[in-house]
Amino acid sequence: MTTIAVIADIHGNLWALEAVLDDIKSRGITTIINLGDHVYGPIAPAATIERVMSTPMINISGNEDRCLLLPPEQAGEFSSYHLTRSQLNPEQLTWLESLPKTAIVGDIFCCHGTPDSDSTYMLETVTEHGVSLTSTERIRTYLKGISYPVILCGHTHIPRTVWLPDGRLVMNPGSVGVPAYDDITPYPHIMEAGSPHARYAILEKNGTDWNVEHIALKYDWSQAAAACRQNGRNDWAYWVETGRAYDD
Ligand SMILES: [Mn+2]
Repeated sequence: MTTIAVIADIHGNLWALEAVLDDIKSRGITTIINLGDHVYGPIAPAATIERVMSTPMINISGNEDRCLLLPPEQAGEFSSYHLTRSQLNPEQLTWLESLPKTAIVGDIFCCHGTPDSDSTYMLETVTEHGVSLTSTERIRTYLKGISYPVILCGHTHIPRTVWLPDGRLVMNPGSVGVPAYDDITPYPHIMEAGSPHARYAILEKNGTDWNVEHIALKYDWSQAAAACRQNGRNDWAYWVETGRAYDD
């Protein structure tokens, strides 16, 4: 039996990451796959990247790792670019730059968004009417040529396991550190896990069967929210301590 912990979208939330790593350790799991967007945001980028770099994991990069490598004049759409980048040293930036965009671990294919794009949502589709589960046909198009039985993705912060009729499983573990957010492209939309818990998932291969366990962990989210407020980001603070995008 193979057991693997899958984490994604830590976004600098050191407190959530510590809770997740403790939980993984307490279960005796030693293989961790980390799907990117490690530190971007106003929480605790410097301490988080130290923790990520010193933890044995298979890491890939996300769109908001890549954005930290842009020159400032090209980073206008990323509101936490300056705050995050100013806390990283050259060695840490070089490490981010060295990360692959995809990885293959045994018979598992790993990407941040889709196999071809770290900034495309795979399992959620955004239209002018809102967010919904992506159609089977469209997921199959994203995964054309990827014949691995398990495909992992992150990026949308929504935990989901999706089964394709040919038997492939596509799984997003949700976000370790940021359970809700809003965005304006391709249409204004929000993503909401619905609770502030740190999310990750456990993948277990038993013979030829794969099981998925989605985990939601309590941790001290008030500390992460306080860090957001200290950095002037009440929006991030609300996301982190409620798992909702707006106060409704
Ligand atoms: Mn992302």
